[in-house]
Amino acid sequence: MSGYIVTGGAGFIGSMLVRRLLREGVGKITVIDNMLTGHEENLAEVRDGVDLHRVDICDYDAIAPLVRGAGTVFHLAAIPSVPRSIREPVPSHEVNADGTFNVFRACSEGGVGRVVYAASSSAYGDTEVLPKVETMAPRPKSPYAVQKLLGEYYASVFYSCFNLDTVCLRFFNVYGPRQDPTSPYSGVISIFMRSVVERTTPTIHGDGEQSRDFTYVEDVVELCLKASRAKGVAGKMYNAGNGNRYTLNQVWSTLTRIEGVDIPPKYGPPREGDVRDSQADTTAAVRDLGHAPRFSLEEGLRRTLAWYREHGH
Ligand code: UD2
Repeated sequence: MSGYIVTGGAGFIGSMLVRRLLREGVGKITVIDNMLTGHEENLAEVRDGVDLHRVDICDYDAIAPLVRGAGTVFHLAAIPSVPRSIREPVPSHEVNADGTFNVFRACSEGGVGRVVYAASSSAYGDTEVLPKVETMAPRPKSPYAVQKLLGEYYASVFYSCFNLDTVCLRFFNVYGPRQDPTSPYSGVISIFMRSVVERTTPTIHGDGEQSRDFTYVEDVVELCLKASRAKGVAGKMYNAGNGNRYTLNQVWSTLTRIEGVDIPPKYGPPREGDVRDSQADTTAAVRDLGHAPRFSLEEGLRRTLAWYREHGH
């Protein structure tokens, strides 16, 4: 067993985190992934550095021996997607809520040093004020948002009641290489990437003026690492965003400009459970964790597009 464990380590963010950890020379990384949305291919060239366990976080007896005694557990395994949680609330609850409880319980009983939990910006829901600050009252609008928020509450209570060292990072619309565009529940930038590469028309839900703090995956991974090592942050929650916000219309027009094509999008009805605007206040993460996002949207889109072109999605 290694000192570092990544649940969801074969997913798009998890596999980037595994690569980052391996570059630190910390030894083999233990990955726990049931391969529902993860792919072994995501770990292709780093496979030798990974101890991969095809295990579901819903199976407490399977994960408990794997996490026992670990230094750091990054808990990224989840069934993401707001619309998926509305259409299929049961599996999404089982994994995101019950599975997350299992991970915290296993870490607590197994004496893990620290757990970094991938929380979600969806917990804020619609707020009157932007950017969104950690001190704002949560207003979840979907089962997914409730489940992710519950994970935060458990992280905080596992710290206060059981002395498990936890840190929560609210991820803000992470995008980048290896994000799977093939599901109807895929993140919008991966869908846009596929459309621009294949020259097809994307569908924008609503008027396209909803905005997101799109955050490049490498910036999030860097912050995960910082959160795993920061002092005096046990039991706390931080925004893990870039600090900017862009509308979907702006993202599509930037992407088509970079690619040099002119493809007007289609517009469909707004999506149920959708938040209108999202933008992170990064003050606390900068101050306490040393958060320093490096990638502008344009730079992140260029890098991501280069990957999709090469990998032919
Ligand atoms: C939420 C969280 C995000 C993360 C993610 C995981 C918010 C603000 N963000 O992302 O932090 O936890 O869930 O799944 O809650 N859209 C289209 N066309 C498409 C696909 C999507 O217009 O083909 C729209 C969609 O209606 C939404 C925006 O794009 O307004 C972003 O959707 P998404 O599914 O990429 O991510 P989102 O914001 O639900």
